[in-house]
Amino acid sequence: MIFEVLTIFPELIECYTKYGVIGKAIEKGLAKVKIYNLRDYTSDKHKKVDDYPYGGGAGMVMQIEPFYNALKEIKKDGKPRKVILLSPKGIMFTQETAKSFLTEGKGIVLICGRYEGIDERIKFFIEEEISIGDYVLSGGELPALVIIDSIIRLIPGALGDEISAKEDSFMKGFLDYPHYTRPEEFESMRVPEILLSGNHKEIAVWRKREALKATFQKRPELLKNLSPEDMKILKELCSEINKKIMEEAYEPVNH
Ligand code: 9D3
Repeated sequence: MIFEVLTIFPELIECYTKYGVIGKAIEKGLAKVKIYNLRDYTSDKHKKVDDYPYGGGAGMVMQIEPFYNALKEIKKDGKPRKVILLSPKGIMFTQETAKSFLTEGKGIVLICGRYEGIDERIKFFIEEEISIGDYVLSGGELPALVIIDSIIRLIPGALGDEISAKEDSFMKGFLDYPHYTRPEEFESMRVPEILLSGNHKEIAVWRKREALKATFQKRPELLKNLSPEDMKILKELCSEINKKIMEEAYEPVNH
């Protein structure tokens, strides 16, 4: 999978891609991240990439020319690519988007803007406009890294054995179960006994229950198309939760 990033801050992209799962995947040759510094694609002698907005107003606008020149060079090899503009006006990026981009198998060009945005004529050179969520960031570099990270994790072989993709599919559609490590007891807080039992079957059951409970309590909108087995567990959980609520709400009364 090849990612090509157009930015005025190449170091921001470079830095993140050196470490962890992403760094390893690149070392293994599973992914490649090529960075294009927009300042190398200006014809202006001061390497200027922005200018004042036509019509006036605050802030600067990124000029189209550096993007055009960089894209022209990138596209020379004729390989299939999807050109994506990162923008707060874009369609929201999700895990499903990540999966579909990986499946398509095309190279991905990520265009990062800064300042108030890019000259609107960029629209003639892009296939998609993507946002990573409804909050205001300072530019497209973090969104580009979010997209690169989430896609590389999906490449077979990118995750080490210790972080298995198998586990991910076992709990698919649910929030994660709780994790514990040593020590067994910390400031009188104990690790749940079941996890110390060595009974792997029981542990799997407990984890499934906890995943279902966390999803039900924190993100109920994620629960859909539950299997009959999961439905049964959920009903049990509900009666347990209700029982606790009743016990806390009402003092026992002696008749
Ligand atoms: C005053 C209007 N602002 C729009 C909300 C202007 C503006 C703010 C921030 C224009 C660009 C930016 C920089 N953000 C991105 O380039 C960006 C982004 C984001 O801010 N949030 C979520 N996803 C993305 S993808 C690119």
